[in-house]
Amino acid sequence: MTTAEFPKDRQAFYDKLTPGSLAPLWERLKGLVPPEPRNKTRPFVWPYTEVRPLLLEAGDLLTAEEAERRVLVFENPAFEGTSRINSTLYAGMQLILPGETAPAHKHAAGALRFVLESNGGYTTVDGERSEMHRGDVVITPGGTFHDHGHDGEGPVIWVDALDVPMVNFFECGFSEELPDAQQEITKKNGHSTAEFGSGMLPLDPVSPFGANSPVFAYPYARSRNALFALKESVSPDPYLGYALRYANPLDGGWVMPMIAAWLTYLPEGFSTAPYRATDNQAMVVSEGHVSIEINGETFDLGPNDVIALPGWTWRTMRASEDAVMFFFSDRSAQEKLGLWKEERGNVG
Ligand code: 1HN
Repeated sequence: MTTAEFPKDRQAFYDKLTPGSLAPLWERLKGLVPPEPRNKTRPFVWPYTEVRPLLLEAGDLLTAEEAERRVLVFENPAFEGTSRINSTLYAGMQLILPGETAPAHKHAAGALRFVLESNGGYTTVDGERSEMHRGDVVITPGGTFHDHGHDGEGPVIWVDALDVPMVNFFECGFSEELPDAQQEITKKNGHSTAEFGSGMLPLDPVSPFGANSPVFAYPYARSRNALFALKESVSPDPYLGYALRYANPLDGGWVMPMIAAWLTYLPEGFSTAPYRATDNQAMVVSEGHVSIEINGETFDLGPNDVIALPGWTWRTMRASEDAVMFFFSDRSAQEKLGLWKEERGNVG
């Protein structure tokens, strides 16, 4: 508010407050507690046909070692210069070329990756290596050492999602680099899945990753099978289609404390009814084509395209052919804080 908007005597009073770092709440209250969320995220699409060539060009410009992480950040036009895909999450697209290493480091922020192309890519998390294949979800819990490499052929490309903006809002960011580019492998491949991911659990299970799932790789083949098996036995949710989340086997909760992730399947011709929720989401198309209508604006997406989705904004989705979509959001954090809310419109 500009000075001119206040009556003269009030302004004179406010001027006396400022030097002592005081402010009149009655001038601020409506802005602090809006009647409903006014989400600033702009719905925005990054088509893979545009991003991939630029990412490969970055591959000619510098090595993964030089870059530390060679990533093009999905920067929402509403948040220029702040490395955010939406109000609360960071996301980007990362490239590793054959023989390269993205060196080992750790940070308080947690990361989740959705693999788009990989023939020989891998991530190592706290001494366990996991091969990456198209559609796999691999988590890097906050505080764990992680490095990436590539023993195979062709580019390895994935989407990174991190809770960096939330960690930095709380001003809790720590980070550390390992002197060696790659950490020592101390566990057998598949260890975390063997111990925690079979449907059986140790008698007194404790996640080595604290509030994160003890399983850090969710192979696409399994997730996709689960989704399509669901189709054989139940009808789709009118608002969500067929949707299954990546679960922490210890408590059934989300995989990470601040990032939620799920996989959605919409059969060809299926349209979802109007839905909105407070979580800040983004989505990567894994298979097929889908149109998303957000507040009257339509966005068409195909394989590997990425979209930023504003919270608390009505939307519908329609699959013009069988579509599988990977979603991630801050719902995991919002639920823990007692903030998450959804609303379902009329089924048309
Ligand atoms: C990070 O550690 C990775 O490990 C990717 O691949 C993106 C963005 C911000 C901060 C840390 C990675 C990142 C990041």
